[in-house]
Amino acid sequence: MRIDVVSIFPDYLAPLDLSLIGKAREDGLLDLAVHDLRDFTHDRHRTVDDTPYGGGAGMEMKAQPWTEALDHVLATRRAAAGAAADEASGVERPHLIVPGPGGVPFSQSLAHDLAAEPWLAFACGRYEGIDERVYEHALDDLGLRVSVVSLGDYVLNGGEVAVLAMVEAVARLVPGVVGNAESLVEESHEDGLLEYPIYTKPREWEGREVPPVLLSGNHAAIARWRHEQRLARTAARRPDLLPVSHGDGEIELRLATAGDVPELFTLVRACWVQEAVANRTLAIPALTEGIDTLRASLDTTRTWVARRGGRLIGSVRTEERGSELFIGRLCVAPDLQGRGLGRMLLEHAEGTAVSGIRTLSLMTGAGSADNLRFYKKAGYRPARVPSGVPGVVDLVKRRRA
Ligand code: 6GU
Repeated sequence: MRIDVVSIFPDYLAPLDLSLIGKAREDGLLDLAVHDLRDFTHDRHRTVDDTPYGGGAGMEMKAQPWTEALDHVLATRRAAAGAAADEASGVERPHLIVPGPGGVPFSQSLAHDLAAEPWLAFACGRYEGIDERVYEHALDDLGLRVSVVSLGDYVLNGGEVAVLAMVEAVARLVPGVVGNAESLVEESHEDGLLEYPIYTKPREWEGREVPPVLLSGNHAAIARWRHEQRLARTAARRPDLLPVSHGDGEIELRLATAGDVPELFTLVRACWVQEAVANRTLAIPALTEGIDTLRASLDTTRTWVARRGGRLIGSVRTEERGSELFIGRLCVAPDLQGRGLGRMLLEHAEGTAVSGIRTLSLMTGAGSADNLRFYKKAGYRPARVPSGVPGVVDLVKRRRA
């Protein structure tokens, strides 16, 4: 992955030479360049700021140095890799990230998306921000995707600290940067719950004992304890992340009837727009089929709908094919994703498998990174004999007899 950072304080980014990120750079996994914005000024004072049109407090960053800096970043890349090589690999332009408190929230899920990109450029603003025409230049003249991204609801003096945080969060997801890929899975924010408490040697320290269950060797009991701890911790620190509860009567899950079809049709469309974007195609049955097809499918599949407070919030369907249970159309309302509802629906669908079923199978888009992670965590692996549908990954999970 290539990363360019433009800042008036290049020294601020020196920590990117250290630790895992520094190692990744040495290993050639990360090609990171820091540029000094003042190198693109032409006056004796190397001026990058000026007063705001329309009045107001503070100074703003001038368009000219930024425009030249961005042009330079694109030009050096072309020179370094060779334009032909770039075009061949489809890597012509970076995704431009502008850190700022007015941006979309940075999250683990955004970090995963960014980690999949070949080239990122970060523009560190200072003062009150950057002249709007820089964004227009990047978008219109350079053809860059531009995202303003915020670390959280507070104000820093500039984007540098945010870039350190974002580059670290993104780079560690680039394959090879973190040695043990397993350690990336069991983490806070990877599946919607905070991490459980951890202990290492010695067993007793200053009169405090490690919880006995961790010494029991009973892996099922340890997993149960850890899960309870995660729930308790999430409830205490981040109640906003808690799974929507299931089984306490709040969510109603039942087989769909014809009366559910209009809403289900709308939910499916809303959910599969994400898939269309992630896979860069509109040719997805869930997105293109008509409402009559969906209605007819209630006779050939078992389709469940989840409702909360009357609202349709998720669905899943199953179809038996010999010793295989095919699970499909798993979806959760876009505003409620990431809270364990999808897992609940998947487990419900799996739980309906009768004793003759040996294989649970499902498919998802090859570009659906979030889905692929979700299913992997749920124990699904690529099928040995894929169906061969283009752009689709077939996944299976064996059932114990
Ligand atoms: Cl990304 N930048 C700045 N300047 N302030 C912030 C931020 C970013 N995120 C939260 N506050």
